[in-house]
Amino acid sequence: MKKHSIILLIALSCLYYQCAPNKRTVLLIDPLATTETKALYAFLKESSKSKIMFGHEDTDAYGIGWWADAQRSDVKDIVGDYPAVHGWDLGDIHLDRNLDSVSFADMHRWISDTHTRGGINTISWHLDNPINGNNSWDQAQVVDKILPGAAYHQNYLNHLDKIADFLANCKSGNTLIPIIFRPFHEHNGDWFWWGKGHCSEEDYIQLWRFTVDYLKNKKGLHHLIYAFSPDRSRMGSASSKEDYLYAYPGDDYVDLIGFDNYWDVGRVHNTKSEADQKQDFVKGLKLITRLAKEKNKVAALTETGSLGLQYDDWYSRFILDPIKTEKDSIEIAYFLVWRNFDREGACAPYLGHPAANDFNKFYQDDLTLFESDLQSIYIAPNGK
Ligand code: BMA
Repeated sequence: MKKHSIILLIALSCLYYQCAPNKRTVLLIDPLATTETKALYAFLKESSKSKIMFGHEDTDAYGIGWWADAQRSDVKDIVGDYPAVHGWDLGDIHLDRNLDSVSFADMHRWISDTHTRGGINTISWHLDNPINGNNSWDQAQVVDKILPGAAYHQNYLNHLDKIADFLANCKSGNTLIPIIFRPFHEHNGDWFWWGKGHCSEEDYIQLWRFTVDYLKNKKGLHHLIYAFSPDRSRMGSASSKEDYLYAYPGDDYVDLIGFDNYWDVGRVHNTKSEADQKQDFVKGLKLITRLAKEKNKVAALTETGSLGLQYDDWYSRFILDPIKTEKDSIEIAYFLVWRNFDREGACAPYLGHPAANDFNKFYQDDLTLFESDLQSIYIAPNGK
């Protein structure tokens, strides 16, 4: 294990559970959530007060110069440890491999291995247009046509049933593995068919609510933590609560207050000065952590990264240093960087990358948690 601070966390967690009646209880939107899922949620809530977990998309599946090697991750190649949070995507669930060619059978195995080692899994869903089969970036107006009662509702159900099957088979022995599920992300942008401009706010909310109710009530899946994640670049200001809450499905339908932010972390298209970007970055984080507190939920930076990792000190310069400037901005449970599909797009360092040195410092930092720091997070401290 990297740090001893985890022992303190477990102790704090126990205290939190014992004091729960005096505090606001940690509640998921699913009253039937499994014990492990409740324990994970309680852990996310508690650890986000003082620690930030590092996450990486497709980290076990491939990296720069390798594909599906056993027990490998570019992150592990650099620091000898896996990310705490492993991201996956279920786009093309009707095929054997997802939209990025990752085999679903392998994905199940990696999800299970991650859980066995004590790590956390999160799943997004780049769903094809269920009517014409084009990919997620299709610009057609679809949402109102796939809602209950609409002409193509069954097309949507065909996809959702496959998702439900996949999720129901995320198992370790007989135990369902808790999953942070993040459907219909970046919906305030106009690039996906479920995005702004291609459906109304009400239709998006209906699609979200229907999806949650279906998985929970009809499919009986009780191991999901539902994450909402608009995109920062389409919020007028980083601190606008109103912009953030565009098409928010409601407190009874969301567990995790997230957002994707590639915008305030050195993106070339952002013409603001570095100092102003950093200020915006902190403002955005404060917005989601405060909202999460207000709503008694958990906050996370569900996607970020610098494509191609252009700055050798990106992790300290654009993430750690700004985050540490204010107490409120620290209180996200995790941040997840996007996938290492090629050198131009890789968001995590890999062998030979000049950012490896800085990433090692980031790994050693007291604020960060990697997989080996997570112990017994799926066991409720009071044994219930
Ligand atoms: C996007 C891009 C796409 C990819 C999709 C799902 O952000 O990286 O190339 O297919 O995510 O991983």
